[in-house]
Amino acid sequence: MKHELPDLPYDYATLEPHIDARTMALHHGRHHAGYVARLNAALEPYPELQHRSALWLLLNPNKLPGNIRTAVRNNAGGHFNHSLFWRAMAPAAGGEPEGVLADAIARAFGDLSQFKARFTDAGAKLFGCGWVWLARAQQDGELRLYSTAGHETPVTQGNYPILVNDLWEHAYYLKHENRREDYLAGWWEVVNWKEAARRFEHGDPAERRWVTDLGYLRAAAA
Ligand code: MN3
Repeated sequence: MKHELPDLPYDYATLEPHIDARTMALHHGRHHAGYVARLNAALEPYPELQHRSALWLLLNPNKLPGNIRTAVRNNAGGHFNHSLFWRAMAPAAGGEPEGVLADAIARAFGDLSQFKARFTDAGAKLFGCGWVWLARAQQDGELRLYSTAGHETPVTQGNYPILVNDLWEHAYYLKHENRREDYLAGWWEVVNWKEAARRFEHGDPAERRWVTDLGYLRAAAA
């Protein structure tokens, strides 16, 4: 079974004006599709690995042949992270989180505006290509900010992603050029808090099989 590019849960133009349709089309249809194609190419000689999810591949590098380890880390990471990223946004979204996620943000950061300021600042300061994350820390189940380079993901350190933004230039350069902070500021208008709350409260069923085994969702499962 080959890895497949997931459909976007909305049309390319529906995040306008914050993220333009052309950027979305290239980002999803070429960048993400490219990671999927290169992941499949790396796994092509290894049928025993082809049914493994991107998350499993990221969590089990020692079970991969050494000659494909780097390609799998980069491209399974690109595939996994982008699959989360598309769902972290939605048309006519934004606003504020509710329920236990809102409570956890207040516990960890003081209030929503302080959280947004710190997330934005982490994104602005990230050097080069990478991602900024709100994730549930393995050690205590509380929310923390993480930045990762390339297509690294906090999941490999046991921290479960709740919300993520893509800071590669391909995510914003056509519209915002070098003004990453403009992209970061507008991004809050398309943040899908419902999806973040779902991940925080329940975990994603498709990931749960792996993350519960590893104890990542201990607090969420309680
Ligand atoms: Mn990207």
